[in-house]
Amino acid sequence: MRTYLVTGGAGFIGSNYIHYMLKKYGDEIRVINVDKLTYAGNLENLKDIEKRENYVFIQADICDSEKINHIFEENEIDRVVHFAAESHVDRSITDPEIFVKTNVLGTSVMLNAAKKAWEQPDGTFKKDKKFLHVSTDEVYGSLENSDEFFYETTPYDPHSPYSASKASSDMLVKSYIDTYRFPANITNCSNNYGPYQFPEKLIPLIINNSLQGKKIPVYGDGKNVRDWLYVEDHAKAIDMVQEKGKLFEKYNIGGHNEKQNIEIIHIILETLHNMLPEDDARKSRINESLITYVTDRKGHDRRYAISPDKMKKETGWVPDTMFSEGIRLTVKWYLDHQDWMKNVTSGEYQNYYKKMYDAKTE
Ligand code: NAD
Ligand code: TDX
Repeated sequence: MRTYLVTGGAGFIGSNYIHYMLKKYGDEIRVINVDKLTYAGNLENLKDIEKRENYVFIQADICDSEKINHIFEENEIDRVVHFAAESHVDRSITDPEIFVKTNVLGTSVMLNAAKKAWEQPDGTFKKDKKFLHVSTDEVYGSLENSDEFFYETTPYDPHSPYSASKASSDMLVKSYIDTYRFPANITNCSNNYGPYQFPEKLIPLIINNSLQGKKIPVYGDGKNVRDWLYVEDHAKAIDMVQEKGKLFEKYNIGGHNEKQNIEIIHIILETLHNMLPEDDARKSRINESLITYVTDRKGHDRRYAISPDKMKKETGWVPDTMFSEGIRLTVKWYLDHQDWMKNVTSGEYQNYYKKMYDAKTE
């Protein structure tokens, strides 16, 4: 039975990936989820699978080399899928250091532990071991509307402390591939959306604020463009890279679904309006009057757009979920899981929101 070590599996994409894998492979695989449980990690995301015999959760910091090495010593790990990271750009602007620590040092610890466990006396690696480093399109920088796409060959040009730390971690993985022929892949994906996303990110923040009758903060002119992918399609892509991709290669993942932020806001307002029942008191409040333009994000990247051509050609991956369907599923999920939202937005989230947004709207 193949064993997957998933880091950051209690976060947004990690938990969706674990659900996807256990649904696809059932009891044929074993999953070890290693997560520190920062503000972004939530075991509620995995409630329905926590009792499975082929799933284990270990609370650990990826920067803790002793603990991480111990996990490799105690288990025959076949695949590492490395999601754990600090992931929010705005937080990286106010507090960059933790991004360097988790994203760069943490990745270094993961690489060293896997190398130590998998390397053979002659310097080659045990058969069929694979490390997949999950990264982002933000490492490529920012495009103008007249530019085309980010390709795997596009030079890195990160602007935020978040993207700089992810770019550094990508380079570290690349150096292990180039130096040791370490069996790894790097994937760079566009903006994900879907169930279990923490409401510091644009889409769940719009949904939550709308339902609360709170203003929807739009940075700058609202015309920044992101390329949105339904999270399950990202999970599928990661699996396909490990199953069908070429080892040592880097793959861009995206669904050619570019939208301005303001378009996203209009779509969500309309979807919510259509989905709420007539007698729901919130329905009449959900309209464009909630949209509020606020001070722009510092160093705000204008446009991300990714070419998934290599991914399609070499692995056959194509996204299954069109944006119109994905956003409907997402809004429905948040409407059906209002307790989840309540739990993650009580307590510390209130302080975060005040700190981030009071200054922007003054
Ligand atoms: P997230 O913030 O929702 O989850 C991150 C998870 O990592 C949390 O469960 C957190 O507890 C855990 N974690 C943080 N620091 C840790 C540490 N030191 N040790 C162990 N666990 C730790 O993030 P996400 O949106 O799910 O992103 C996952 C990965 O995908 C990240 O590497 C991110 O850079 C990348 N990515 C995200 C997107 C996106 O749109 N969200 C797009 C492309 C790539
Ligand atoms: O309140 C807001 N208002 C607003 O206008 C927030 C939170 C965001 N925005 C804008 C900023 C961006 O142009 O919306 C866009 C999307 O913002 P985020 O959801 O913060 O995502 P982004 O900065 O694009 O980064 C995301 O995609 C790539 C993820 O957070 C990263 O983890 C991933 O690597």
